[in-house]
Amino acid sequence: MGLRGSKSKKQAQVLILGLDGSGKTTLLYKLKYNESVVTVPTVGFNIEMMDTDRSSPSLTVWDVGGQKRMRPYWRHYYADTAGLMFVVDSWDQKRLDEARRELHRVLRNESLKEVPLVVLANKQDLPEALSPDALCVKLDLRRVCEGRAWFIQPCSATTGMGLEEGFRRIVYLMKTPLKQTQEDIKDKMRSQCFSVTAVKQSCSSAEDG
Ligand SMILES: Nc1nc2c(ncn2[C@@H]2O[C@H](COP(=O)(O)OP(=O)(O)OP(=O)(O)O)[C@@H](O)[C@H]2O)c(=O)[nH]1
Ligand SMILES: [Mg+2]
Repeated sequence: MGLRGSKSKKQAQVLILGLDGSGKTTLLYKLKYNESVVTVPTVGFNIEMMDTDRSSPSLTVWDVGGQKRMRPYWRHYYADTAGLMFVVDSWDQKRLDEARRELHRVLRNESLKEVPLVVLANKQDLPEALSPDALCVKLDLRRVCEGRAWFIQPCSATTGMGLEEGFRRIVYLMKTPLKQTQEDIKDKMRSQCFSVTAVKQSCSSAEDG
């Protein structure tokens, strides 16, 4: 799964994709340097190393430009990817169909077959941003992620809310076999304190209703 090891600490590659303007570069630098940078559309990629706790691999994080003309190049980054993060602008409902199409296209690629996914529901600081529950339905996550470890994390790259949680989540999913994550989810469902459960449950109820 793209986990590369040395004797001391393993390294893993995390790939951040998403439409242009969804906030990939803003969130990368907010998380890494706690700085709100003024971005320009990324042509090519940005790369940063992220430290994690001692028992987890350190991360090499690739933020690849999301403009239409850049998207054909996304697949060149798939081979060594251990974890995928897909950033969605939760406020821009006009582009949700486009985001869904691109996400589904990415997930169909054979090289990413068993790679865990965290969807970052970004720009939650804006009024009228869609909730993760609503996005989960609009992006048809439950169906397209069948057989894959996944999670949807609300966040704001501007305030920093939810970013650390999102990265902790991808590390957890990369380290934990799918069967175990499903067991964990069931356990947490019993104690009713796990947000993925709430998201998945609300997806089911939205579909059932
Ligand atoms: N309000 C708000 N604005 C955000 C947030 N994240 C990013 N933005 C703004 O969205 C715009 C685009 O952000 P970028 O980080 O450049 O987007 P990107 O996904 O890297 O875009 P490409 O490099 O073209 O793929 C910038 O004006 C950011 O300030 C957020 O959480 N909240
Ligand atoms: Mg960018």
